[in-house]
Amino acid sequence: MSSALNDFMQEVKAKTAGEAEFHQAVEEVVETLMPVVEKQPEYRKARILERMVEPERTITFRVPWVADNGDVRVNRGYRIEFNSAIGPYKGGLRFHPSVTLSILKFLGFEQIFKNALTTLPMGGGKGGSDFDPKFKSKNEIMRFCQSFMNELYRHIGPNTDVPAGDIGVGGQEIGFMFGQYKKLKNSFDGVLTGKGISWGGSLIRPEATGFGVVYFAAEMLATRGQTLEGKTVAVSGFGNVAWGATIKATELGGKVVTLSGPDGYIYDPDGISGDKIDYMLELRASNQDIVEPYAERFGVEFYANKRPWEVKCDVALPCATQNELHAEDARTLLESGCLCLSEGANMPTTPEAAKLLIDSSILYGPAKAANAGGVSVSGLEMSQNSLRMSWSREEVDAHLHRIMKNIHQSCLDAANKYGMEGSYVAGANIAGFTKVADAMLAQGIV
Ligand code: NDP
Ligand code: 2IT
Repeated sequence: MSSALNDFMQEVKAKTAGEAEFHQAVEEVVETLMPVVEKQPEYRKARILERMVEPERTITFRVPWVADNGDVRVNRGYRIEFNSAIGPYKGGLRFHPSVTLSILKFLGFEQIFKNALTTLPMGGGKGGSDFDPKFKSKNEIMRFCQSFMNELYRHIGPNTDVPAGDIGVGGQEIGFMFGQYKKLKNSFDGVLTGKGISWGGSLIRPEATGFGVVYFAAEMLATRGQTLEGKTVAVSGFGNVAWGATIKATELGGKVVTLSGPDGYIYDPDGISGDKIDYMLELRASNQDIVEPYAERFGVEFYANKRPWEVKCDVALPCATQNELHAEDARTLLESGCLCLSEGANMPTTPEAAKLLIDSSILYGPAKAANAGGVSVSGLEMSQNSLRMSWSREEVDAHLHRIMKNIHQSCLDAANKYGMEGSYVAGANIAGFTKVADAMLAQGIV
């Protein structure tokens, strides 16, 4: 670690003790930015990096709700409004028992750069709660969402902060939160994205993150004259992102052979296509968080408490959660000849695993570039809401495809400009950072 990076990280850690995931995300970004910042005295003078790692605003609040049996429960709600230099705060809400301030700060920090890469005018934010949707009834989820919005509505708005979904927050939860927002504000606003089609949503939004992850993989493969046709694809997770990635990888001629949950992974050598993809939605909607039923239903193997990276594949798409792909998984993938890894989840690889991938010749697409398709279509949903129009599937998909191609090209261009040819990690960080940093410089010390 360079001494400048070391000093910077010491300062960040001293101010944010115990926020391990946030430190991990900051270090990964700042490491690649040091050469850029060192060449630009105005960034240093304006303390751009120091300002970027401090959220503009952090909101935490009590979320009380009543369970079906009459018990009163209390969760903690958060919204981190990280950076609004290039647009309203934008980013998802995560409902999962593992949620902490550190996890949401890491996600909000990454979101700043991801959103800048999309070319759309969106700042960075993230929020959520330690609420666990697992085994909750629909009414319990509704009451929780309403209570969450009873506080959040004061802080959001179509030109201020536009939340969306993430782990544990899909169309159903967005619906309950939108209904409560509308009731409290008496205003039909484009304030959340991921809405239903008949009330302001965009076609392709549910599929968008997964589609984007695969479009990004296809662009990376094209730099080596390859396509997805005939490639074996390993996917982890079985939620929204894994589902979209499985659809698009299959459509482009790949064969997806794995899915995983917290219980283990399934291996389907014939490929997950057709009805099997539809079954993923049933699995997710069951709220039980297990993939084993897939193995029983389709007569394939289930590997308990294991991760899918031990299966030989050409393309790996981690789509479950942070730090799910460890150094030994990266080694296995490299040894078995995997050509390309495109990150669907946010920060799915541990720092040790990321280092192994960066030092190898694998095509490695980091999350803030590879999974930007979800927030891109959220941005397109905002555009449609402002226009009071809706676009066809083909139009939205064409915009998404173009955006993913642009992101891929800007990563390559930024990496080349700073002598880090072919590094998508450096390219994504630099391209996202310079856009936001220049906007901050132009807007003065605020
Ligand atoms: P979903 O809630 O639809 O699905 C996530 C599922 O993955 C949950 O069921 C969760 O189970 C499961 N899971 C958690 N940990 C593991 C694990 N170690 N192995 C396998 N499965 C696991 O969430 P999404 O699909 O929306 O999100 C997945 C990832 O993609 C997250 O990192 C998210 O931040 C990222 N992402 C999402 C976007 C979106 O638009 N939805 C956009 C960009 C990125 P359990 O609850 O039991 O842990
Ligand atoms: O991590 C992400 O980019 C998301 N969860 C989507 C955010 C959004 O505002 O659509």
